[in-house]
Amino acid sequence: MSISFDQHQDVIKLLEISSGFTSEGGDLRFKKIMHQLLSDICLLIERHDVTPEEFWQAVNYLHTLGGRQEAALLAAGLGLEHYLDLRDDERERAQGLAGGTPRTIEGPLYVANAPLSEGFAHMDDGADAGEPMWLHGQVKDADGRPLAGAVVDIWHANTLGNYSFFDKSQSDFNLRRRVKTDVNGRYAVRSILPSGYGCPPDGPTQALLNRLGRHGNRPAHIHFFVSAPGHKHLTTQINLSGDRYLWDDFAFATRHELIADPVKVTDPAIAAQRDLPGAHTEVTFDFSLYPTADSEEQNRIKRARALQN
Ligand code: MBD
Ligand code: FE
Repeated sequence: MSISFDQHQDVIKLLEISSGFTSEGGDLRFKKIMHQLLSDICLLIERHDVTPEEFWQAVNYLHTLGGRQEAALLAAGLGLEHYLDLRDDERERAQGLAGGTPRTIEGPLYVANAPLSEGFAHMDDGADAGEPMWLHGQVKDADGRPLAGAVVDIWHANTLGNYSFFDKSQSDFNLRRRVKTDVNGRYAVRSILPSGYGCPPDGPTQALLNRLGRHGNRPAHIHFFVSAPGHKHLTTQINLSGDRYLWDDFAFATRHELIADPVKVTDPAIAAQRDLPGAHTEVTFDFSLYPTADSEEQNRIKRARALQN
C-alpha cells in the first residue's frame, strides 16, 4: 500500500460521519474528542495489525469491566488518575496557585456522607481485632494559622485491605468518618491500622495487570478530603512508611510529602489520656490548605464513582 489506511478517503469519511461532523445537533467539543478517539483506535488497529478476535476480546473486556464496576479501579492502575493529578499540579504552578499539602488520587472507594463529629471520632466498629491506631493532626492555612471548623473526611481499609460498603461483611460506614477540627484546628480519631489493598484477584483489572506483568497492590494508606471555606479542596492520602509497596504502588499515589511514620506508643498514661486500652500505634499528620482561586468553597470536581444506591 502506498497510502496509509488512516489517510484512505473511505476511512476519513467514515470517521467524520460516525463522529457526527456531518450531523446538525450535538456538542462540537464532544464530536472532536470522539473523532480523535475513533481515529486513534483505527490507527492503533492498523499499526499493531489487531485481529478481529483481539478487537472483540477488548469489547468483551469492557463489558466485564463495567459489570464488575472496576472501570475506576483500572483508571487508577493504569496511572491515568495520577496523570490528572500531575496536570492539576502543573496548572496550579502555572497560575501561581501551587502550595500546601500535595494532592494525590481519590481512588475508587470513597463513600459520601460518613458520620460527622466535632474534633474526634471513633472510626472502627470493633469487629476487626486490628492494632489500635490514634491518628491525629492539625489543619492550617497557608500562613500556618490553625483552621478551626475544617472538615476532615477520612476513609481507610481494614486489616484485610477491604473497604466498608464495597466489602459487605463490614458495617455501614465502618472506617469512614468526617471530623470537624476544633478551635485549634485539630482533629483526632481512634481507629485500627489499615493493611494495603490488593485488586480482586479474579477481576478484570488484575487480569489486565497480569498481562502487563504488573501486580495490583497498594501500600497501607489512609484517604482524606480536607476542606474549609475559602480554601482549595484537598484530596489526598498518607502512605505508611515500612510497607513493602510504599514505592511500588500500583496506583502511583505515593508522594514524598505524604509519607507518615507510625509510632508505637506503650506509655499507659498516654493510652489513658486517649481512652485507649493500652499499647497502640500513633500516626500524626498535619495539613496545609491554600486559598482557592474561585469564590466557590466546594471546588472539588465531581468524579466517577461506583454506583452507591
Ligand atoms: C484503593 O484503596 C485505592 O486507594 C486506590 C487508589 C485503588 C484501589 C484501591
Ligand atoms: Fe484506598
